[in-house]
Amino acid sequence: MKKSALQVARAAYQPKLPQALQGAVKAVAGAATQSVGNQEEIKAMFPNTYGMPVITFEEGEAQAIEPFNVGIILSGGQAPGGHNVISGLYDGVKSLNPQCKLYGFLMGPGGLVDHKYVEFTDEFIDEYRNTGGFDIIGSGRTKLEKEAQFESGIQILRQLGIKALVIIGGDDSNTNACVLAEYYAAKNYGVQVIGCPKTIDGDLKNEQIETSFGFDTACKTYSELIGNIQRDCNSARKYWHFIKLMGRSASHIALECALQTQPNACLISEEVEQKEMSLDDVVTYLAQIVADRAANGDNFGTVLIPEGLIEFIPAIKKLIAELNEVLTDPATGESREFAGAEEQIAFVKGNIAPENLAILNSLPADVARQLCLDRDPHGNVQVSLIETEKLLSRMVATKLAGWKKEGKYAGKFSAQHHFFGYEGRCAAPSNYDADYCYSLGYNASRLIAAGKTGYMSIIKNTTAPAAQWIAGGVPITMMMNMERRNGAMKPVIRKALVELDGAPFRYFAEHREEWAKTTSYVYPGPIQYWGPTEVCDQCTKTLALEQN
Ligand code: FBP
Repeated sequence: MKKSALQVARAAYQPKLPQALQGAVKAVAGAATQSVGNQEEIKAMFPNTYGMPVITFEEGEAQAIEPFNVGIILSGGQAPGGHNVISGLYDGVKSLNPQCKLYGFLMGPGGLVDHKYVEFTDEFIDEYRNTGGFDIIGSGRTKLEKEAQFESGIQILRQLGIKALVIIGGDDSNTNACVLAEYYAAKNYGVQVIGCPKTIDGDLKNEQIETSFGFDTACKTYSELIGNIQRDCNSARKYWHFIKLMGRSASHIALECALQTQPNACLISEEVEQKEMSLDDVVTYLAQIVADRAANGDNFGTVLIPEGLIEFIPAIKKLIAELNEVLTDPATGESREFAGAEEQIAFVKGNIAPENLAILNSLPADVARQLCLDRDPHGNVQVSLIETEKLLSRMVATKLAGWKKEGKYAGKFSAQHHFFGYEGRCAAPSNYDADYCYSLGYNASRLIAAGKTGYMSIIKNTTAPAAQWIAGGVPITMMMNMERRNGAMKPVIRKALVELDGAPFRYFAEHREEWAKTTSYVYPGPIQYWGPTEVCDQCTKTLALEQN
C-alpha cells in the first residue's frame, strides 16, 4: 500500500496509556450495580450479567498468564480510531503472553456468523497504526440477535480457540454484545464478550463513559470544513450555507461544531422537541435570523442542522412511531416484506391513522418517501438519506418571499447546501482519539485477563494528561432500560441525547443570539498532530465544558 509522508510519520506515533495500564494490573471492584431503568425486567433477562460491579484497574503484581486467543469485530458506522483499538488490544494481549493470538472477523458481526476471519500479525497491525477507517477488517451492520447466529458464532470461536470476543460498536451493537455475553454465560460456553464504545455520534455516553471514540476527530474534521465555508462566506458575502451534520437522533455533533465555529444558527433537535416546535416554527426561527442579518446588510450566513432534526418535530415523531409499528410484522417482530418501494408506501398510507396520514401528505414528497421506506437493521430511520438542509432552505426562501411581499424583508437570499458525515468518519484520528482508542483496546485485554464478560471497556478522566486516565470496565446491563423497538419492548442501552440543562448547551444558548447577529466565526483549521499541546491535544469543547 503506498503511503503519504504524513502516514509514514504518523505510523511512528506511540499512543499514550494511562499509568495503571503501563504494567501489571489488579482489578478493584466497586459496589453492585443496577440498570438505569426497568431494573426487575433487565435483571430477569440478564441473570448472569446483571448487577456486576464497576471495575477499576490499579497497578498490581505481575503474574504468569497462559496464552489465550481473542476475536474482534468492528460493528456499524466507521469512527476514527478503530484501528487503534485493534492495535491496542493486540499489544495488550501480546504483553500478557506473546503466544496470545488476535483474530479479526471480517465485515462486521456477519464475519462471526459466516466464519470469515483473519489472524493479525505484527506486520499486518503495523500497517494500520494511527490510521483512520475500519478497512483493516471492514465493518457491517448485521444485527447479532438470533440464537442461530450465536450458535454459528460459537463454532468458529471454538475452532479458533477464542476465549473472548471484543465488539466495537455503538449503543445498538453493545446492547447485542451484552445479549451475546449473557447467552454464552447461560450456556457455559466459556467465551467472554467485551464491548467498546464507538460512534462519531457521541450518543453512547453516561456517568461511566465520558465519550464514544471518533466523536473528537469527526467533529474537528467537520469544524475545519465549516470554518473554511464560513471564511468563504465572509469573503464573498452572498450565500447562506445550510450544513447538515451526521449524528443520527442526537445533536451532539451539531452542538460541538457550533461551539467550535460559532455559526449564525444551529438547530438542536432536543430543544425543538422540548419546545414542541412545528416545522413552520423552525423555519420562522431561521428566516428571522436571515431577515435580521439582511437588515444589517449581511445577506450571508451559516446554519448547522443535525441530521435527526425531522424525527424530533413532535408531529413527525408521532408519525414515525406509527410508521415503525406498521412496518413491523406483529407475528414475527421482523420488518414486513414488500415487493417494492411503491407497494410499501401504499401499504403504509393505507394503514396509518388519518392525522398521521395528513402529516405525511403535508411533507415534501422526497422526505415522506424516505420516512415510509426501510429502517436500518436496528430499526432506525435512515436520517442521513433525508435532505433536511434542502428542505429547510426551500421553506425559508418561501417564507422570506412572503415577508418581502408584506414589506417585512428586503434582503437577498441565495442558499448553498452541504452534508458532512462520511467526510469525517474515516479521518486520521486526532491525538485524543489515537490515545483514547489505543487505551480502550489495551484495557480490553486486561478485562479479558481478569475473566470479565458483559463489560464495556472504559477510560475516564480524559481531560487530564493521559498518564492520569482511569482504566476499567462497566457492566453493560448498568446502562440499559426497556424501550419500544420494532413494535415490541426491548432491553437497550439508553441513548444519550443533548441535555438542555448541561453545560455545553447552556454555553451555546448564552451565545447564540450574538453569533446570529454579528459575524463571530471561528476558523479552527485542520487537526494538528505535532506542535504545542494547546493546539494538538485538546479534547472536544463538549467534554471540556462537561468536566468543568
Ligand atoms: P453508528 O451509530 O453505527 O456509529 O453510525 C453512525 C452514523 O455515521 C450516523 O451518524 C449516520 O446516521 C449513520 O451512521 C449512517 O449510516 P450508513 O453508514 O449505514 O450510511
